[in-house]
Amino acid sequence: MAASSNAPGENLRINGDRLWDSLMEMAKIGPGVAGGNNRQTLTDADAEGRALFQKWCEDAGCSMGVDTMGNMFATRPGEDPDALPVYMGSHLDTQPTGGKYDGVLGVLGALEAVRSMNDLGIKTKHPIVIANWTNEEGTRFAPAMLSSGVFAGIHTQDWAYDREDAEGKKFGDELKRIGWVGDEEVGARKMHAMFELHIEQGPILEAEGKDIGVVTHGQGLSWTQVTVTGKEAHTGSTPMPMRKNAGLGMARILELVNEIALSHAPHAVGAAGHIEVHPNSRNVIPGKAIFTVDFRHPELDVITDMEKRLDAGAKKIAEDMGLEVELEKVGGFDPVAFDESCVTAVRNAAERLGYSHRDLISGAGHDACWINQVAPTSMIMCPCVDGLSHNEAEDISKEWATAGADVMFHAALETAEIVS
Ligand code: HGY
Ligand code: MN
Ligand code: MN
Repeated sequence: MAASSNAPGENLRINGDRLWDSLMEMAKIGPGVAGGNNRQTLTDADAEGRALFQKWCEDAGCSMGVDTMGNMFATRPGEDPDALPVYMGSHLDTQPTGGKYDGVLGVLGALEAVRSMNDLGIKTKHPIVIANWTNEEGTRFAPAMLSSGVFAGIHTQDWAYDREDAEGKKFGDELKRIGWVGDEEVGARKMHAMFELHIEQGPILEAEGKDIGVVTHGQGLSWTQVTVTGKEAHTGSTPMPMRKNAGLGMARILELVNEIALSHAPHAVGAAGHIEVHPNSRNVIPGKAIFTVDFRHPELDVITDMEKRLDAGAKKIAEDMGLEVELEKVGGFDPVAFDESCVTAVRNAAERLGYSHRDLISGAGHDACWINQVAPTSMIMCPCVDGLSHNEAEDISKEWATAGADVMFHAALETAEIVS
């Protein structure tokens, strides 16, 4: 495969040991209880991680900009200040029982690419920017990819600021509380391109013995919040035929979710990770159940079919049981086709560096899925052990991390055009 005129030499590599040390250092902030992380967005731990990331970026000669959604942008100057920057980025926030690498590898892999440019004395035409997108996970404040979504014009900032966590705290208030409301207008920045390095969070690369996933597409996502209302009553003295059991209604709807996803095998997936039962007392029949159904598939019409069948089936179940049900779409995005020139830069880089690779559809959502709507974007993926993620046992090897960062380093250098 012919390299482009300004392709970096295959001898140019990042420093994998330094990247690994930074990953382990960041993992000390917001530790979980089983070796992973609980560094949820806009918590004090998130603020501490942001401060460390800013220090590292400034130590690497970058200047930090922050927008009104708390998105962080560390800029390494280019030789042509008028040239649009090449971005590399991901997210530092984690799930409550998250791993050390989901998102973090992409942000610190980008920092390592800049550190390596400095070591090698590389100058690029286009500036380089490292991005940390606020609240990618959507676990504390739904939906996922909230701030890259505002940046891409999908959501308004006012709507985002009003998002509430389980304790009723608002996103905007929490962003102010941790002191990370920036002065830049969100979305004002223009990009030449963006690359995101991320662990696969699935089993394919490890099973096939591939070092690199060249991500060509991202599957679409649909989040529907379902509220089932019945009647609280005594679990001991209420005869079965008299019960309006919202918990049982939820269970039947979750069984339906599983059937709908399996009916579109092998690619469709469906589950509910967020589940609340009220009053959640051992001897009270649940009067209310609130849960979020997560459907995903590479094709939009299949997602639409799954949403329609959930709506009709949930209403039928509620009617048969004398319950009430409400369904509200609370998040989602259509399947994504990443920019072909960015995908080719990633594939050429893997080839040039001698890493085994295969094209891949991302199973998870990423900030790149929204940024792809406003700039040429693509992703690089590395394997993870047993394909496990969103679990504190999430694990990767230093070799996998190094390969992924090397490929992003090369793709970014080729796109930013090496001057010397
Ligand atoms: O939900 C997702 O796919 C991402 O991990 N936030
Ligand atoms: Mn992620
Ligand atoms: Mn995640």
